[in-house]
Amino acid sequence: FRFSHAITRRPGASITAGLRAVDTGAPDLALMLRHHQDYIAALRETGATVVELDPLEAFPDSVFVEDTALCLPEGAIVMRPGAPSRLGEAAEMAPQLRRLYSEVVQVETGFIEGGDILVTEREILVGSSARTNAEGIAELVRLTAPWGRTVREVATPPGVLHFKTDCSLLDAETILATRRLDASGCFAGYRVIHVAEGEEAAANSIRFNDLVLTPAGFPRTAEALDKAGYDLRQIGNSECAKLDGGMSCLSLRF
Ligand code: CIR
Repeated sequence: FRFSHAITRRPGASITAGLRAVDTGAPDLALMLRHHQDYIAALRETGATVVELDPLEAFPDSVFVEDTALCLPEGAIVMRPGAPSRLGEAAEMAPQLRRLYSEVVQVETGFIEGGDILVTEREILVGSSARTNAEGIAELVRLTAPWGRTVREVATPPGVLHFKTDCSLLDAETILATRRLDASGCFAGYRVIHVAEGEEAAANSIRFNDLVLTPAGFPRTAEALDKAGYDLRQIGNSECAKLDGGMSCLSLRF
């Protein structure tokens, strides 16, 4: 959770065509841009360099850069998003990664999205989901093995978009998770803090250097995190939430 860089991409006007499981209305671009700026300001507050890429109108979901790559200290892995409308986003991200990394490798077959991958100090957890299949996971294993990384396959709960929709890393030992995900047993050996009942969307938070960025509007979870000693920044997420997006989706962190 110590990072010197983040990559973000501003949302464009085509955001209204972004994918969503349930239609709760069109996102308001102006408000989303304000939230996006608050998000970037919080990342910068920690001293990190934050790259802001221009919108890609051809890809309505391209603000959710996390799904296009996995950034590790050893190198960057370009993903293969399982959503057909998002596949081309990965190729758009590859040259940006090459500018910042000496080693950039590529998932060649299957499907895998960054939102299904949680990197902890000891392992890489990857959730199989509607977006991430066995072939994509096998590619992740193949590409990270030379770096001495351990990959553990877990299941993203049915009906949940990504594994990290329901969890986040808070520090080396601690995970913030929904009860439904923790009940699967996948976090045995970690300390788990549960989000409050009815505040499941708060599980998609990020630890970024000394801060925890969490979506605004989940007061009981915020209080629990505050009591546990984390330095919180609550960021408006109402518009991204309409597209099933949250704090982790909005950046690549390394
Ligand atoms: C999608 O369905 O792909 C986007 N509307 C939301 C992606 C959210 N990304 C993430 O959780 N990593």
